[in-house]
Amino acid sequence: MSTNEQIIRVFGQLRDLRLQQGQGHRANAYIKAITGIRKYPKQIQSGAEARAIPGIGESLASKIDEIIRTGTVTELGPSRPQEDVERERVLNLFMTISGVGPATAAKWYEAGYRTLEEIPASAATREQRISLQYQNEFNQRIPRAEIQLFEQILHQYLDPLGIQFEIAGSYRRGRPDSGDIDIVAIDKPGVDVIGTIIQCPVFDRDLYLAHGTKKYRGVGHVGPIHRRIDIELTQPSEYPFAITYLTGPDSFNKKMRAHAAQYGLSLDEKGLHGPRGELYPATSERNLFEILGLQYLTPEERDKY
Ligand code: 8DG
Ligand code: MG
Repeated sequence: MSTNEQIIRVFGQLRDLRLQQGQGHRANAYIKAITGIRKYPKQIQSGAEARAIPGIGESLASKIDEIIRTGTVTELGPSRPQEDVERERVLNLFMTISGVGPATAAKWYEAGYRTLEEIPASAATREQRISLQYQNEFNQRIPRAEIQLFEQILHQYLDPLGIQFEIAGSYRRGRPDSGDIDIVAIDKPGVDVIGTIIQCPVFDRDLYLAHGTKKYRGVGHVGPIHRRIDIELTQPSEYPFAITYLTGPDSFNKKMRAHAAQYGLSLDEKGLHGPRGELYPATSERNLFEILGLQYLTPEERDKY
């Protein structure tokens, strides 16, 4: 870690301490100093030198001398358990961003970032950048009526083209609102199905998070709020498995998989496989329940599991 990174790290800890102590203006002084140090083009050699940086006065300059000398400031004392608690809180916050796992979250924490606003676009992937930019909108639940509107427009565009799809997830389970829109579409020979679906005017095509041949993670809107939309492309033979899996909920899927496992079968979103890899086809979702010897449950009823 360079000197500047070390100073930013300790100043970040001091900022957090001030915030915990309810001293907002003193926390702001550290935020300002951190911003100044990030822009400073050289490695800081002394507190005196750092005074040229906006936001660094006598008191912060003497802290910089102490950090250069000892690596920390006495005020922070030896590593405290509160720091671990704080670290965990920040890592969890970062991991609410799509495409951020423990490794990226830890990297951002070590770089001194503590809030989502502080993360520069240059430190993020395309997916992370878009989720950061729209996190306030993506965090808002989508009312059922709005998804119905999405569905209606998609049908208008796709039915004449013979492209079949269904909106799965919590919407299919009849929930009054949903976190995102989960579309399951059926592949059609000679057609770029995902490419065609995203031509529908409900999509913000520039804001996709990931665009593959079988999966699209994107964004769209029919009102003022941007919404997350996922598209999963399935083969006709896989469709009963995919729609069951993507209808969920997760807890129900786990039960169903555990049930299949009792017969030595493994169930996933693509099919039902025997111990030697043989495939057990299903003609419909209902048929899949039958094969497993389960009473059919409507999507709404699956929420109880
Ligand atoms: P929501 O969007 O309203 O929050 O709920 P949801 O529609 O039930 O959940 P989702 O996160 O959009 O995922 C859709 C379905 O995918 C979910 O109901 C069940 C299935 N699924 C699993 N495991 C997982 C998983 O680990 N992550 C995600 N995203 N989906 C999963 O069975
Ligand atoms: Mg969903």
